[in-house]
Amino acid sequence: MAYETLIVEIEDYIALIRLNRPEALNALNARLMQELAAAVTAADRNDKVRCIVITGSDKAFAAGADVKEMAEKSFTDVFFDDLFAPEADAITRVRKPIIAAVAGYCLGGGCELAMMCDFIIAADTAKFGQPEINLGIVAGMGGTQRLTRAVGKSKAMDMNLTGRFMEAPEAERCGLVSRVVPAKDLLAEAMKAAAKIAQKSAITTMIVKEAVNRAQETTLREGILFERRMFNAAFATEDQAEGMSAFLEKREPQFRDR
Ligand code: CO8
Repeated sequence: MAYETLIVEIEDYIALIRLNRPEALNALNARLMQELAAAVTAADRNDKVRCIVITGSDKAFAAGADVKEMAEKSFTDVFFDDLFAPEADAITRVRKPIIAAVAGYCLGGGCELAMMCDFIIAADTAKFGQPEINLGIVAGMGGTQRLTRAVGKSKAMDMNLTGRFMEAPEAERCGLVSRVVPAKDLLAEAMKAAAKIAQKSAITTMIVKEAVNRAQETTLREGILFERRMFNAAFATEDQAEGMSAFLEKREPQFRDR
């Protein structure tokens, strides 16, 4: 499928999705959000995809929701449109792992999109922020919720109340991103991580994603029980037998997603 605001390439079981609105620092407009939801949903259903990478440009992952598109909207417009909610739901329903590879500005809805992904690899040029407060609005796709779970109350309050930008080293220190790499290596590092994930059994990577996400949404006791049930279930797969045989036979496993 041809997209107007994305460039999508699928190779070696990795779907690489580039946000592509350079004229607006990849600001998220309705078209981009609809295309992105469609692209990740298609990748999730595609047997030739085992991991998804979402990235932007050197200058911006995404500088937020498109202010030009939002500026004229009224309360009733955004209320009845349920602005970006169906698209955000679709993105967070994807069962395959998604890596956000972030360089440059990652602000507002852009930061919220990155946080919807399973982990963030940041270039040393990355700048994160929830500057909605400067526009007289508040975050609307997880900036007060996922950010708080990621970095804790104090920093989430600081980011949302002051609208300041957080540079990559601070983002790594507080756990918003999993690692920081030199900007020139960002895509290669993200693709390397994706390739590692793509080599595993897709059943187990999808279970890991579901289990870690469960930790965000349930009690420790329930989460541990879910994990134990999933651990038990893994023993019903052929890939468990293959993984353990390969270890004992000192060879690489050949997972078949069975
Ligand atoms: N929306 C639309 N256009 C944008 C945006 C944006 N968010 N960000 C940048 N652009 C455009 C600029 O207007 C400019 O276009 P033009 O040349 O036509 O004027 C072009 O991109 C380049 O931008 P700048 O010239 O401003 O570039 P600078 O390098 O000087 O500055 C900044 C870069 C600091 C990133 C600056 O562009 C900026 O502050 N952008 C806005 C950041 C922002 O406020 N983001 C939050 C937006 S609100 C939001 O995300 C709400 C999310 C909730 C949605 C979910 C609803 C449920």
